[in-house]
Amino acid sequence: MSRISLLALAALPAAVSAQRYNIVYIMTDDHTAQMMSCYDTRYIETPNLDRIARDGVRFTRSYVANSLSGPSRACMLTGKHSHANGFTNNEHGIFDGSQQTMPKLLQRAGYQTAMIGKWHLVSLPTGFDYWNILPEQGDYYNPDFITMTGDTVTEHGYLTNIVTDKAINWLENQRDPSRPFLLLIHHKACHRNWLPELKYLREYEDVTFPLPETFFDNYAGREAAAAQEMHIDRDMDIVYDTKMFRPDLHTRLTPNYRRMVSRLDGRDQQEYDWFYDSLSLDFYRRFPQMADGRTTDHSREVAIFKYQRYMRDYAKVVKSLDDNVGRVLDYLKAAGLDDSTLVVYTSDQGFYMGEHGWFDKRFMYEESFSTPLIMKLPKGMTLRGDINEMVQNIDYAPTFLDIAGAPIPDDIHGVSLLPLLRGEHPKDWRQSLYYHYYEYPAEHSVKRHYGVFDGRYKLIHFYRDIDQWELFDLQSDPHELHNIYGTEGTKRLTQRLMRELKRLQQQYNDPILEQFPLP
Ligand code: SGN
Ligand code: CA
Repeated sequence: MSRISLLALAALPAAVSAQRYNIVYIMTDDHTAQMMSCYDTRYIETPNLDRIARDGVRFTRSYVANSLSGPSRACMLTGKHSHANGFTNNEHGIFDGSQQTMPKLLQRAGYQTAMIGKWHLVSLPTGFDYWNILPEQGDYYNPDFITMTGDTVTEHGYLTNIVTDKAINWLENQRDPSRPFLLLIHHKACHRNWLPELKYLREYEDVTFPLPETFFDNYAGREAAAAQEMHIDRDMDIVYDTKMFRPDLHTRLTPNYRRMVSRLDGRDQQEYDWFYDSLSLDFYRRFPQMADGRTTDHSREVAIFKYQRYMRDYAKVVKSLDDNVGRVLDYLKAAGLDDSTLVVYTSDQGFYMGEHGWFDKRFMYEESFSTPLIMKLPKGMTLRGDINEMVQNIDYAPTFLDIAGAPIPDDIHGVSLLPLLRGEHPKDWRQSLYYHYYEYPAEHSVKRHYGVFDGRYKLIHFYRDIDQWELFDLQSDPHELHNIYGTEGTKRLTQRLMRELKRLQQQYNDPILEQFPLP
């Protein structure tokens, strides 16, 4: 053990140092609870993820602060809402790596820190002893990685496997085994455009997924919902997303799609093309009007066809992910790290699997506001089953600090989940959550909005080139189809929620309150 780490340990009280658990934090991209069998049994099986939930805990009310990749990562690293960490949106954000972050604070407490995979914060990582990241969104096939020396190195294989290989390699060969560690494993899976590992190309092809109840939503009473551009029927690209590519039929040129596929080695590319070619041929035979690249056929048949393709490819990408989570769990056990390690599995946000007719995220509606959160607890923490308190991704940083026995700075917005993990139900636990989404105008055209959720009612204000309030009662309207804002009998409820919204904006010091003062 190095002198510095000995000193760091010596500075901590014995009771704390005895519990300095390791933390393995696995965060995927766009992986939603609907596609995890420990949350939802309708669609696919995820046996390895289910192991975490079965042997550990499952949060049933887990949410993000801003449903988008970069912002979500910044919230996780800082424990602060977007306006305070400065990274509000993917398009214009550059994370200020000089600010206080949880990995830096853990380093100070004697932890080793490592980060592997999707980073997406533009500036290079700070606060890590080791990092190896994807440029921007990264590629599924033969992906590039940026190393700590600033070089870009192309690796051979499928991204989800490679990220796991690198994580296991760090655990096995690169860390100092005498010190506790934080390892962030950040997968690109299952981000758009859902390119499967070749061994799973044919998986789920015989499955017909049930359409979600709200697939044909007409957005009545919800202007912002009507204005989005993330509709499976209208906005999902028939080539880029569903891979219906027939060069001989002059399907529209999508250079980015071909660039991604052409990263595959020759043989693999042939196998890939052979598989999707046969599906495409069949598709353009059934829907010849789609082949000129201009006609947009909005028939129910095409919409349902696209939904099935989307679900199948997404499910294939999750299958590799699930395998790789299993590999990490197996490694920890085999290496004897099982008892001393907290394993966290979450996603940067939830996602729409056809609900409201959509893919993508961003909205404060349940599917994308929520995010899966399951944890396998180290030895000595005996809680199992569900945790039903409302939690948010700003809570991860203070939780990890708490677990490390490190002080939690006052300016952190989140709260430690450690009492919940000990089975306590603190009386003063938060009664509501704050949310703020900023990326507009931008891809998918989801209007800026902020809101409050108290576990039953949700009040949202959409702003900028729109000024619309929405109010939902999740108890009577779990799919958030009926905006009851301004309807008879909701005045006092609205006033109460407005007060709570204002209280949260004041508590977190969100400058939006100056722009839209609340009563
Ligand atoms: C890309 C995708 C979008 C997605 C954003 C943000 N388009 O721009 O569909 O919403 O990422 O996703 S693509 O044509 O490049 O696939 S995030 O998870 O990184 O925030
Ligand atoms: Ca994401």
